[in-house]
Amino acid sequence: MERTYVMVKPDGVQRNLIGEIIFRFEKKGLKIVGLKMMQISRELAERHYGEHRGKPFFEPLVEYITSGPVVAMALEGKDAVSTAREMMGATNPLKAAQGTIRGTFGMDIGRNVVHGSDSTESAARELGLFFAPGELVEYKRELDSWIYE
Ligand code: DAT
Ligand code: MG
Repeated sequence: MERTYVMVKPDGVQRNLIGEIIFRFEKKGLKIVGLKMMQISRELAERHYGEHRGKPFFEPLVEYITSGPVVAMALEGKDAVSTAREMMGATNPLKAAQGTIRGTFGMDIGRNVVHGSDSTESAARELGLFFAPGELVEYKRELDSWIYE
């Protein structure tokens, strides 16, 4: 089973979308193995988005992601990384397929409601940035035999 890092961004929190977003991943069958609300520091924001340093949108991106609390989560499941990304939709909400989270709730690329790791490597890196090892849990769900064959 794979793990991914997903986050409700500050606009998602302000727009009362925390429950709606968690609901979708939970109902899909992804297992929540880490969950917390937090305020991202500038230092953490710059590390998390390190690959975008130097791009014109980097500074506004850091401002945005540190502008209010976020909800950080670790999700586990079959192909969790790509599954969560597909459920979120394209980076630009106006290009994101209808029915996806960004396609349903977003308008601007700079207010796209959610984050999800783009590869298993970034998932491991981001989970390490946002969660201490003891904050991620391992547990069995009785329901799993009804979700997985
Ligand atoms: P994603 O969040 O889909 O993984 P990304 O890693 O390319 O997308 O970029 C990180 C965030 O930066 C993205 O959620 C929104 C912002 N961003 C990306 N490209 C942008 C652009 N061309 N203009 C403004 N903001 C951008
Ligand atoms: Mg990305």
